[in-house]
Formats: sequence, structure tokens, C-alpha cells
Amino acid sequence: MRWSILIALLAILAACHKGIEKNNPEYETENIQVPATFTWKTTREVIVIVTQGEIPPLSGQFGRVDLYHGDPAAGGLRIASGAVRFDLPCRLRIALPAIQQEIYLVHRPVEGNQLTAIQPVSDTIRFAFGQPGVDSPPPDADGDLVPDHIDDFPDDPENAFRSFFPNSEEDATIMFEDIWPYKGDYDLNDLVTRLHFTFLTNTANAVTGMDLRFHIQAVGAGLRDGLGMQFDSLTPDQISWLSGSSLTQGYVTLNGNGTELNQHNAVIILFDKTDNLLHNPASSGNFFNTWPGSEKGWSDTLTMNIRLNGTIPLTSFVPPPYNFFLIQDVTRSIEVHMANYHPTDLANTTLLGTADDSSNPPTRRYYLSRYNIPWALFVPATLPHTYEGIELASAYLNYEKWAISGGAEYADWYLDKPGYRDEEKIYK
Ligand SMILES: [Ca+2]
Ligand SMILES: [Ca+2]
Ligand SMILES: [Ca+2]
Repeated sequence: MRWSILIALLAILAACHKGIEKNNPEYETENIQVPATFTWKTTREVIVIVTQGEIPPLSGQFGRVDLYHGDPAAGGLRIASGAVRFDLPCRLRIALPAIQQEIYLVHRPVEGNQLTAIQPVSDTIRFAFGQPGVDSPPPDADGDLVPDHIDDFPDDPENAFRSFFPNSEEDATIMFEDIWPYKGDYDLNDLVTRLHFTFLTNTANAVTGMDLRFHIQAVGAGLRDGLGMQFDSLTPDQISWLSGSSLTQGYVTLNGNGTELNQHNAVIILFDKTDNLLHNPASSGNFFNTWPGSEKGWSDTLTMNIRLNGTIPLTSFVPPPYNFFLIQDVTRSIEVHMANYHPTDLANTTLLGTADDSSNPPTRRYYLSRYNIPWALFVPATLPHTYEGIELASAYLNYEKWAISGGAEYADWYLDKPGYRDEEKIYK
């Protein structure tokens, strides 16, 4: 018990932003000369357009296009899929890691052998496949014109394919400093949450819904925080229903469809308090997997299912990272967003531009310090966090070069490559 009090005291000290000696005083993230225009983005959006030639006789059925991060024959993971027919090109709008140089396109025709092509990543990726002749249409149990053998939902005419972010297997990560508008200690481990997105689409390559799977990786905070997400391009009535919010604190009020009440954009709340998901040893107090030597805890993994009212073409449906935000210390009005993502209607906007924050809504500058340092970072991969009080930038040895170059250099700073990490500073 005394140990937990000590931990709690250390927690308060670590979270305190002024006058406290930091665990790594030799390093100061705010001394990084970050260009004011740097977006801190780790992803890019691309449009993929794949056409299929016409060779009669036609069955009217759709072939399928799959996109992979790497060579599927060598274990490359799938990122997106869509329907293609001679008269209906496959158009996909997807987010890729900014470091992605090329993608693999696989054509799985109604009949015949699949073909693979490699394309360099650009804003618009175009490719054309031929279509082998189809003698007799293969079985299509649900009648959606995607044959069973290439239909991810062979018994569901409303859905045909799954697409993913960052890919079929791996998670993305969102990391926060939580004492905004005060600068934190830049360990970015106050809340670390792992995210995986699955998108459901139909034969028309329109989105019908999305599943968001998540768990908490770390809580290096004395505060009791929550996590929400705003769809900046969806209104609440575009969502039919959603399930899976973890709410125990009573400060979140929902519409009938599960989105948050009194918001003009669709806002979903993943959890209103980190403890809802955590199984943490009592000796850790509020802290979850950030102190060296402390007993490890584990997090539940939850999935939110989100289904749309009608469908939205994949070319109009904005891909990740979306507008995630931390809710500070069970106080709904204090939100912490990624750089240049705007607050929701329920945020107390009088805090913008106060203390260490230099948000300026007229110029759409949000949640950046006067040193152009953000309070939140989204990474399209998993990455281990640092020990309590150790600045992320001091453990990831090319992070500073990435920031100074405005993202031009070392955009792969988060990868586990030789010389990229100071393992001593990374939580084990
Ligand atoms: Ca089918
Ligand atoms: Ca189907
Ligand atoms: Ca911190």
C-alpha cells in the first residue's frame, strides 16, 4: 500500500510541468527546431484506380482487386480490396504510411489466374488488368455478383470486401501527453492506445461500416483520461448504429445511435476512463506499464462496430487517422487532439492558446506549442513507449531529424532498424 502511495506521488511529480527535475534532464524536446509548417503526419492519402479490360463473353460478375503493403507471395499483408468489372473501375481512397514506397496490386478475376503488379506510390495510382474470358459463371450464393470464391462475405449481399488500416494484421498507435494546455514531459506515454480499423464495402465499392479494435498499451499519467474520436466528415445521422463504447463515469451522453449527443460531427467515445479496460496490479496506482521494474498489467481488447445509414463510396469516405482526442481526467470539456485537428463541439475552446498551447483557430492551428510541438502523435504501426519521464525523442534516435526536416528525412524513425532506438529508454 505504501508502495502505491509512493508511486502515486512520483506520478504527480512526473506529471507536473514546472520546476521538477526530469528523468532525462540532458534532453529537451522543445529545443528541437521544428518548422512551423510541419504537420507531424505519418500517413498519406492516395487514390487507387484499377481498370479491367473487356473480353467477352461476360458473366456480369465482378473480379476483385487486392492491395498489399508487400509481396503477398512473401507474406505481404493486405490493406484494401474492391470490386472491378470492365465497365466499373475499382476506385479506392486509402491511407498509407508516409514511408510506403510501392504497393502490390493483385487481380483476382472471375475465372482464371490471378496476376500481381507492383506500382510506386503516388497521389493517384492507376493500373489496368486484362480479363480472361469467362465460360460459365462460378457460384455466387448471395447474388451480389461477386463470386463466392472472391467474396469476403459470400452469404451477405450487403457486403463483399474488407479493407484495413494499417493492414489486415497489424495495429496503429496513438500516443498522448495529457496535461494540455501545459506542456508535458514529452514522454508521450500518458495514454498509448493501439488501434486497428476494418472497413466493410459492397459490390459498388461503397463503405457500409467500420470496426475499430483497440486496447491500451500504456498509461503514464496521474490523471484519469478517456479517449474519443471525431469523424470530421460524417454527421451523427449518417451513422445507423454503433456499439462497444466503454462508459462508466456518467459524463458522456449518447444519441440513440451511440454517437455523442450535441455534436454536429459524428463523435464516438472509445472509453471514458482508462481503468475501464485495465487489469493493473494495485502497486502500480494509476500508472500502467511505464515504470521500470513494476509488475505488468494487461488491457482488455474491445471492438466498436459502426454501421452507416446507407453507404458512402470509398472515394468519398475519409480514411484514417481520423480526429482522435484524449479527454482529460474525466473532464469532458478538456480535449487533447493531434496537431491541427480541431476540437469537438463539447470542448472548452477558451483554453485554446493559453498556457503552453499556441492554437489559433482562425488559421486552423490547433494543439501545437509555441515550439511547434504536438501533444499527440499517430503512428501507422506499433512501437514500444518509453519509460516514465523519458522523452520519446531521446529514445527514438531519428525522431529529432524527422521533426527538424519537416518530415522529409527519417520518416521511418519509428521502425526497429539498427541504430534507430536507445533500447535502455524503452519500456520492456
Ligand atoms: Ca457473392
Ligand atoms: Ca457478399
Ligand atoms: Ca507525460
